[in-house]
Amino acid sequence: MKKLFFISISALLFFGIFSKELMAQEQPMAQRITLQYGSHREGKRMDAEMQRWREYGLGQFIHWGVYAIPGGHWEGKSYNGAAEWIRSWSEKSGAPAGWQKTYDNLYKQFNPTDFDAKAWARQAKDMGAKYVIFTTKHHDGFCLWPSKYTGYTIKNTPFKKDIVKEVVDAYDAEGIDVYLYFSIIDWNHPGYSSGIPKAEKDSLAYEDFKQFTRNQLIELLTNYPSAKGLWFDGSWDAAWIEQAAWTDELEKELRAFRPGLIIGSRFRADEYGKRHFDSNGVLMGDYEQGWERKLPSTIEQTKGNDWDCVMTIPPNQWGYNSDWSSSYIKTPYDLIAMLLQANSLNGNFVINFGPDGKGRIRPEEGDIAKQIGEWMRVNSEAVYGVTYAELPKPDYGYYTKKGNKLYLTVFNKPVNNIIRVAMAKTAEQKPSKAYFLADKKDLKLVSHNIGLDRDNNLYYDITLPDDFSSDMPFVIVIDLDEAAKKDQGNYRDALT
Ligand code: H76
Repeated sequence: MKKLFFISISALLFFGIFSKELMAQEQPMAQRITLQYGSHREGKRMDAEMQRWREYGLGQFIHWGVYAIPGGHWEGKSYNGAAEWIRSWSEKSGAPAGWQKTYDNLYKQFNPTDFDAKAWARQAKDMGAKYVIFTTKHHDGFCLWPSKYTGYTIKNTPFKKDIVKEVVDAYDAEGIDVYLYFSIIDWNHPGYSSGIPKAEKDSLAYEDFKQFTRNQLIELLTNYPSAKGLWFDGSWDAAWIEQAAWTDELEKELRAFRPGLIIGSRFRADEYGKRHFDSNGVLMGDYEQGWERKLPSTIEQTKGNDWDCVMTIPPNQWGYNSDWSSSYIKTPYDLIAMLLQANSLNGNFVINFGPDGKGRIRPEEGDIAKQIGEWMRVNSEAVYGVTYAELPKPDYGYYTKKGNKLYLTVFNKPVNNIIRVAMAKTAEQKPSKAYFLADKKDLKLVSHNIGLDRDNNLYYDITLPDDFSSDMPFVIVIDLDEAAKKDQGNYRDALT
């Protein structure tokens, strides 16, 4: 009996998970259910604003708020979580006595005298970032702009000045597009609730919270009209998910208020509680926002959608953590590899920075930004405005493509110095020329039919100079040419 029970439970679990997976697949039109609050669009957004988004390639995320003051530690104790979540540290798990009260009063000492938005923006520009996502309000509810709907804002700190404005102005001046991060979770608002409110007074309070959220969003779009989009977070609470009708209206209102506004898939749920993809498997919002600290490895996993990947430099710390000593810190090489993986599959890659309580970007992050920038100055052509190359991923690294140029960013240099590019015999365009992106020097390119009859490929051998070596990835540009289309290789197929 016990055993049977066990089997049926695991069968339930298995099929539960299985059907959930199935739901994520886009349903054929005929099998779709009618949704009132599902996706608003079929297929990609093709307007100029979205095209601009698609071409960014590389972005910067900044997590900043009062959590930067404790930086993951307080009174010699260490919070065992992401530093920006430190307010939720419980005494049960080692928080100092009265921790939440302490945290809720930290804003009174928030005085980032070293904050220099222009220096941040210059650093982002030097790194090669085309857009920035900035935390206007994280889960703690602290607003980095002087919101008129709450007192828990920058205005009531010793610093007083509107930080969001300084950031927007500085990044605008550098030509870096600004996106406003906004957390739906708000631990400071009395009406906020994670679970579905049950008592009438809680429901009423939640109505207040909804209005407050709407007001703040309109306020942000009003105060910072140059912001290109909103990057939502903390939208997974049962209470918020239940608000499908209302959040659907709100999304429409925000889009009408600011035509061209870009919003990802992490804002709202449909009437069945489906997030990111509605119950018919159709993407909700303008791009998939589900790749947080993870990357797809195949184009199928992206379902052909636009998407961004947001990535921390330590394993999982977004806000400032004063102690990185026991964490693996991603190297510029690691981050460039992830950048190219994202770009090769039509994604933008966004690297997070967590400035400290004084407003300084830590030297380790500064060095990483600098080194990525040095690499980008030579190689960014392989990153900006590129798309998936519609070729299998090569062992050497990643392909990206723009117009008639195929970029091969090499991470694995072959021991014989010959990079062998496979291309279908039937391909419309064939390689006609290969050269280093860094110095434009031509590389020997020879095509072969190597006699692998069944794979229907031609092979293009690109020879690297004998004396060439590099400790960073390098880019080979392969010009594709229609005229070379008839190329069948130097050696003819045997007649069969
Ligand atoms: C969970 C969670 C949040 N999402 C990331 C983008 C960080 O803001 C993290 O705190």
